This record gives sequence, structure tokens and C-alpha cells, in this order.
Amino acid sequence: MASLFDPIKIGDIAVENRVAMAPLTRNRSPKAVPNDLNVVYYEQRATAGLIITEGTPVTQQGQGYADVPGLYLPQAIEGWKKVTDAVHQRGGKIITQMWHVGRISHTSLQPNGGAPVAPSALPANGKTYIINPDGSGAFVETSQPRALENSEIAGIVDDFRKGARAAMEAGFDGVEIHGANGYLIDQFLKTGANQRTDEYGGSIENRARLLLEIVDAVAGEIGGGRTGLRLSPVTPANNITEEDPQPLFEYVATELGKRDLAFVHIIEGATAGPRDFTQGAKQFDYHAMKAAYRHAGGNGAWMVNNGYDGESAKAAIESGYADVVAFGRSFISNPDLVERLKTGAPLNTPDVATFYGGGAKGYTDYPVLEAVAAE
Ligand code: 8OZ
Repeated sequence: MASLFDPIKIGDIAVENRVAMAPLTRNRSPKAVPNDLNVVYYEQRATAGLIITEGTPVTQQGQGYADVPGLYLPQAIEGWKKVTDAVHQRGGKIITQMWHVGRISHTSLQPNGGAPVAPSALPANGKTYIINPDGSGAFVETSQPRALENSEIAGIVDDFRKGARAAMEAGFDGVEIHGANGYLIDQFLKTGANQRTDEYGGSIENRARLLLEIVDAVAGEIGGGRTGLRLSPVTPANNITEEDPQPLFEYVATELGKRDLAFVHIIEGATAGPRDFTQGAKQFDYHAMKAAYRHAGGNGAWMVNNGYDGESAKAAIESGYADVVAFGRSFISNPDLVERLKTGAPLNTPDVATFYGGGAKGYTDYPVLEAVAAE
């Protein structure tokens, strides 16, 4: 029986244990460039089997929030090199989450102050985070998006391919494609945001086309063994809705299963909310989705996320359901989460007020066990 603390190969990436650090937006990289404080933060968490970085937009058009680090500026690649070096020095593995927010953006963040892009010109009725001209931060309504022209879509696929190449230059062990949480790829997947009448809208096959084109472009560029993706079949995050998620995600799982990928990462339920949240007429069946993936030949790691604790994570691994469990909020407040889960030590409580934006406070100042013991 596998244990949460056993090594595993996630595609081509050999990791020390099955505890992953989930992607976490922290808004501490002004000008989209990772800095020395970000290096300290990731280095502190290098005992995770696998670190998945915060979402990193592949283009400025893919930016939806102030002060998130990107993958599209040469300075950002230099900044990320320091991060990946520090994590590798401590024996960790780190991949980056490649992101395009689609309609979850604001004109002030877009190239030339333009409208954010989306499958259809439907506003999200959600909020994003910007920096005011006076330097203060604010949560504001997302801007009215415009529908992407059919002729623009190949360029977006290519942006992800280039992002994957940039990630390799920056020293990452691989990438996670962000297909979750109501951002661009999820907007294409789901009926609540996609009313297109071309080959990217309508049928399940059409709505999944952008995702699969991106997966193929990225895997073609850097290898499937370094390519994973994140999906959230039923989340309401960023006002995304889907009336019938089960057949959609079983189709996606089947198509992914035909490809050689490192992992599939599933957010179960509402992102950072109830695990039993669902959309559609019936409770979503994650086991059926996984079975569709394996049945189609998929042999990537099955990574699960959302509200796991040590006990439920161990149960998910030991039952054979999950290969890797990703922890988000508990990694914010416990840099040495793996050690704490192993020893049953208590966890520090995360401070919600310092999740987004700011400096070292609530970012790099959470205590580790040794420091607690030495006090
Ligand atoms: C919280 C705040 C801003 C962005 C996601 C990238 O939900 C995010 C995100 C989370 O995937």
C-alpha cells in the first residue's frame, strides 16, 4: 500500500513524497517579475514533494490581477531562475502554473487598456484586484470582455507553447496548465461562459477543443512527462457555470487519457469551499472521471485538492484513489507541512488578511517546527 510519504514519479518528475503545494496567488511580484522575497517563500516550502507555483500568465493579455508574476518578460525568467535554483538546492521539485484569465481581468491590466478576451462577450459578474494610480490596492468589478475572433485562437495556443518553453529556460521541472476556476480554458469548457457558434463552442467536443489544443502544443514543446493540468469540474469560482459537468469531464478525461501526461489535478467541489458542492442535476462523480481517464490509457498521476487534512490525504492515497494530494492554505501557514503531517504536529493557522498582496508578513514569517522548539 502506498503512503503519502512515499516517493513517486509524476511523469518524468521524480518526487520525494506525494504532498504537493497547490498553486496559490499571493500578489507579491510587482511588474510581473519574481523577486528575492518570492525566492525565500518558495525555498522555505521545498520539502513539498512538488511545488506548483502560483498562476503565472503566459502573456500580458492573460493577466487579471495586480502583482502576479508572469512568464512572458525576460526579467521574469531571470527571477524565476533564482526561485527554481533555490528549490532545487534544497532537493525540491517545482513546476509553474501557466495561466490565462480570459474575462477575469480589468482594462487597467490589459495591453493598451483594451477589453479582456473571452469565448463570448459575457461579463463574469466577479471581482479582480488592481492597483490604483495612487498605489493602493482595490477589488473591482471585472471589465466587460470581448469575444475572441476565431483567427486569434491559434495565437493563444501558441502563447501557452511559448510559456512552456520559457518555463524550461527558467529551470522548472514542468508545467501545470490552468484549466480551472473560471479562467479562459474553463470559460471555453462551460456553457455559462461559452456561447460560440464556431468549432470552439456548442458541443462538448467543441468546448474542449481549446484545452486539448493547448495540452498538445505544450506537450509537443516540452514533453508530456513534464506537462500536467488542473481542472475544477463543478467549481462556481469566478461565476463559472455548467449545467451538465459529468459528460463534459468524462469526455475531457478520456481525451487526456489518450495522451501521455505527467498528471491530472482535480479541484473537488467549490474551490476553497465545500467539497460536496456540485453543479448539474446529480452529485459529480470524480471516481467515474478518473476511471474514464485510466480506461482510455491515461497513466499520469491523479492529483486531488481541496480542503484535505493529513488524515483525509492519507486515506485518499492509501485507498488507491489519489496518487498525489495538493494542499493550499495549509502550505501558506506551514512551510514544513510535510514534516508536520508526518509527525502529527499541530498546524499554524493561515492569516487570511495577508493572503493577497503585502510583504513578508503572512508570507515568509510563518514558523517551522525547529524554530518553535527553539523558542
Ligand atoms: C485567488 C485569488 C486570485 C486568483 C485561482 C489563480 O483561483 C486563482 C486565484 C485565486 O485559480
